Amino acid sequence: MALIDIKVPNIGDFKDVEIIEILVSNGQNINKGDSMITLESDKSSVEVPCNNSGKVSQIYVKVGDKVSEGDLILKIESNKNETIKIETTESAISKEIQNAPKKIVEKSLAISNIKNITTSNKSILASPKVRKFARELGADISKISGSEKLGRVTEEDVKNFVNFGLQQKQSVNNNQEIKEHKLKIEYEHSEFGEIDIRDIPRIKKLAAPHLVKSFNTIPHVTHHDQIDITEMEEFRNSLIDHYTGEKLKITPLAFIMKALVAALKKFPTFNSSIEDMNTGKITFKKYFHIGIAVDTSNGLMVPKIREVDKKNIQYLSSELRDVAQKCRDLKINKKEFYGGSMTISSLGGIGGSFFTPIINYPEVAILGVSKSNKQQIFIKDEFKVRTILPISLSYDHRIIDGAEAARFCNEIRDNLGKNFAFKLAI
Ligand code: CAO
Repeated sequence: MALIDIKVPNIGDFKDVEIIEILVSNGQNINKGDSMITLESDKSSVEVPCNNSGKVSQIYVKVGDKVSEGDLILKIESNKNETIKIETTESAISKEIQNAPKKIVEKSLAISNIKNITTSNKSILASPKVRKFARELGADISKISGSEKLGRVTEEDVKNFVNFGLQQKQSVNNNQEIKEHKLKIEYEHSEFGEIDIRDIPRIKKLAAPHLVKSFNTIPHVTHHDQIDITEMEEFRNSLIDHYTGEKLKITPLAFIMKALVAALKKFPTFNSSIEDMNTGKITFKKYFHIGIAVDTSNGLMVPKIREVDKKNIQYLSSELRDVAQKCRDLKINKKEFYGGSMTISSLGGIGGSFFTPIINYPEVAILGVSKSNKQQIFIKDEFKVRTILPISLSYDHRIIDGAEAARFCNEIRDNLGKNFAFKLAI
């Protein structure tokens, strides 16, 4: 039994060539001609075969080492001294340069999990032929599960791995194509009659990505409810200016804002913003700034009415009028659109019953208000005419559960209904 040094053979003019793969492991029996390491120049990679056969006794190199002709690679225990001369010539490397990179680049573009030629040094059972095949396809052999005994990787395994990657990529492409197809229409509107193409108003263009982000990232649920505001409306319509004796013009929205803030105090989650779902952080706001969706000829704007908890109904009503006017005149400061607790979107002055408002990100809920109407309600064995306000609460289901949302709406209902006289300083 002799210990034989196996060294880097003649590799032409190349010096300090990097080892990118160790293809054998200690104790492994190898035959002459089996590949031991893979070298990679800046243009190509080539396997270095062993010029003897026997059992690997010790490996002297590792991935990343740079070697030149004559450097010791490993020692093998051999009972025959049958050293054969194998030259990995400059022309052999040049040949690899011609083919390998092209194939690798083509396939790498197709699938993501391939072409990381610098595989780990862990022992992977595969013949040099299979390794070469995998490398030519740009597949990282360390990621392939072998189907043979002890996990040995076969040529078929490599093909399956590459095919699977290609299919995955194809399916991603198909989905993308389907999406794009949906957005396109297959005809021109003008084919069917006269049309007029105009610019989308600037504010709508600015709001669009914000709406899309909110709609696509927040799992919205909308809870609808009907609130009996008969007493509240009687009260509102009875309000008189003490100096002039005239009827006070106060929007129902001022009452709704107050009722909402009282509910936010009891249910702080609705006055929060998710910081980061990954780190699990949520910000609870201790202020009560209510966003109001304002319909303008330029598009929807959502200014904040600050510190609603500290203002009375009459003040809120007139502030709301002023702020809405500023929005319509484009005289509002951009900062007024930031830093809200929750938003109210009221279509009460226009019409409809129930809708599904989109949460004003980064808030976690929005209250939609529709037009109140008179209904016959069965109360204590008789029908009575009552004024009913439809509401629609959209909430972020990641942070608010359905039961909590229903309780929150009950709270708003009580604040506008049976408890409506709650701290309503005029
Ligand atoms: N039910 C019945 N009547 C209502 C009501 C309701 N829920 N809310 C308001 N009204 C009445 C008002 O009392 C007023 O009546 P009078 O003229 O008799 O006084 C009338 O409807 C008009 O109200 P308004 O809508 O002009 O004023 P407001 O203070 O109630 O609302 C504002 C202000 C800025 C919210 C509103 O003008 C507006 O822009 N609304 C549209 C918001 C919007 O587009 N939302 C959809 C966004 S998508 O989510």
